[in-house]
Formats: sequence, structure tokens, C-alpha cells
Amino acid sequence: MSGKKLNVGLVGYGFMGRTHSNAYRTVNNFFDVGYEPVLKAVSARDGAKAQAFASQWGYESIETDWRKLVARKDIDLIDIASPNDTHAEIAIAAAKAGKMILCEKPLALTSAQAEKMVKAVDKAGVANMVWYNYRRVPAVTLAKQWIDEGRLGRIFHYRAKFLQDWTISKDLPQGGAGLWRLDVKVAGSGVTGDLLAHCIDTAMWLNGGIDKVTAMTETFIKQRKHNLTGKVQPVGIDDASAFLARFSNGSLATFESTRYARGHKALYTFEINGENASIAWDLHDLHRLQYFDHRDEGALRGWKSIHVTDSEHPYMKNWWVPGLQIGYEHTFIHQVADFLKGLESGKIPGPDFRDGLATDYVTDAVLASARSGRWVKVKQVKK
Ligand code: SOE
Repeated sequence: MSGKKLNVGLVGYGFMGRTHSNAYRTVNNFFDVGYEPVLKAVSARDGAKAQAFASQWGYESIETDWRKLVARKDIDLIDIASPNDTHAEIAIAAAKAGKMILCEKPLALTSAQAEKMVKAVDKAGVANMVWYNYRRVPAVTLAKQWIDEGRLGRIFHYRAKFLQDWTISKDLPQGGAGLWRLDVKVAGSGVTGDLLAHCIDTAMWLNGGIDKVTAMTETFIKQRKHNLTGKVQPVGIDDASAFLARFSNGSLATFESTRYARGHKALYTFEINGENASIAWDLHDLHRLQYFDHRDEGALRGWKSIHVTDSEHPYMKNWWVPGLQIGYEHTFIHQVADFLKGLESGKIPGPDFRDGLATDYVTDAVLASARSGRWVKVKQVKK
């Protein structure tokens, strides 16, 4: 079903530009949402690459300067899928121009920048969201429902990891397309902002705010050739980051992330232990939720592996038939579906820029703690 047209202007054409474009193109085939995204324009500095992307994904036009995209009267929504150092400037300009904004994570390079972004969207009163997509894995959404229903009871422990292994080679350069995540000026931080930010967003969504943290980080490879300068330069990002946290509800947490866990490509896992029950989830097996309930009859007590593919599970009635799985790209489709439904109802769901700022407050505290070696109190977002 289609509906009112919503003209999308995308900035950036990398990995995330593809996931978002796929979501806009697919959402109306599966979700009845009252709006129809129209791929109006994509903007990137390299005109030839922008044109190739536009032709492949069906964008009507291109811009080589995002300012022109933001100024266009025929664009309703700016989608920021460009590297982290561009988010704040584009989002603030887009808000001033009255555009809705969907911004990639992390919201900004620092929480100080993110605060300005929140002010800008508040002042303009524009709809906004951050692409923390893992909230919308059906199994993760189901975990949220069960926690909110009180099935777990009081929560004691939250344990999250996000492990990768793609930067182990010392010969891998930093900077430029595909490798800007290794360049601290462009990325802001390493795994803390790139991977732990996902874990933190999910954790605070499931288990509430984080009060304080104590962290350690490490940069294993201290110098790498920079793709843009051709020179060997110091590496400013954290390659690995681990922290302990106390949630406001009194539960304790451990978080760990690295790009040096040989054998792991994108192993995002969490486990939550409550008074009555525990939940565990693993991105490599994303359609399953592991569940243990102590209230089960004694002899039958044990971990259940729930295949989250039934029509009563979140989002699943919109897909195939029970038992058939969906995957990573669907999380972005779900986010667009929820955003469009929110436009219809007037209530845009999270994660919004305030949630993005809350995560940036935690990542800033983690990096500050790693520098000082002390516990750091996390700044809280003003309601
Ligand atoms: C890094 O490799 C990365 O692509 C992150 O930037 C994404 O946010 C994460 O979902 C997968 O890994």
C-alpha cells in the first residue's frame, strides 16, 4: 500500500547508504504505513560515484554538496549516512531548513556536539531518529516486551559484547573510504563509539539509564599509513574497550568490545539475569532468543531457544510464514516502518536524538574513565 509521498535526500553512499536505501525501497511492500518514501536525491562529493549509486538504487537525482540537498524545497527528510565527523553540521543545517532527520550512529563525535544537535531539532520541532538498528531485531524487541512486562523481575546483571577481527593486520591503512573508522578525526573514537555505542543503546533501552562507569581501552597498533596523506601517522582510536557500569536501577554491567578477537566478525551478544528469569541474544543467531525461567516446573527447568519467527512475535506477521527467518537488513526496514507509522500517529518512536545524546554521554564517560583510570559519573539527558 502506498500513501503520502515522503521525499528522501540521502547523504553518503557507503554501507549504511545501502541499508537505508534498501529500507526505503522495501518498506511499502511489507508494512501498511500511510507514507511512501520517494528516493529523490543522493548527495556525495564524488559526482560519478553518486550517479552510479543513484542509478543502482533508483534515486531521481544527485547533488555533490550536501548544502544544496538541504536547501532543496522538494526534500522532506535528510538521511545522514556519511562518516561521523559530518553528522553535526548536516543535522543542524537540516533542522534549520525544517527537514526531518534520520542520522547514523553514533549521533556525533562528542556529546558536546550531540547537545547542539538536540537543541537544533528541538528548536525546529522536526521529527528525528538515530539508526541504532539492533533495537528492531524481532528477538531484541521481544526481550524488551518481556522485560517491560516484568517477566524477569528485578534485574541484577547486564552483560554485553561486540567483537570483530578486521583490523588486526598492522598493514591495514587508516582513513579514506571504508577505513575512516580507524581515523580518530573522522570517527571520534574507535570501538567505543562504533560498536559499544550499539550495546549501550540497547542496554539503556532494555534496562534504563547508566549512572557511572569505569573503563580501560587499548590501541594495539600505534601507527598506520594514512590513505589520504600517504604518511605513517599515529593511530588515535581505541582498538579495544571494556567497562564496568552501574545502572540507575542498581544492576551491574560489563561491556566489552574489540576489533582484535580473531574469528569473530560481528559477534554482538547480551545476557540479562533477573530474579525470575534470564535472557540471552546473539547477533550471529539473531532470530533466536534464549530464555530461562526459574518458575518453570522443576524437572522441566532449562534454557529454551525460542525461534522468533511466529506471527505473534514483533514485526514477524509482516514477513513470511512461521518458521521462516529474516535478517540484518530487516532491522532497517523496521526502523523506517516505525518512523513512518510515527509520522501518521504524531508520535515518533525512539531512538531519537535525545537517546543518541544519552549514548554519547556514556561513551564520553567511558573514554574519560579510560584516560583517568577512575570511575566517572555519566551525565544525564535533561527531559
Ligand atoms: C563496523 O564494522 C560496523 O559496520 C559498525 O559501524 C556498525 O554500526 C555495526 O552494526 C557493524 O559493524
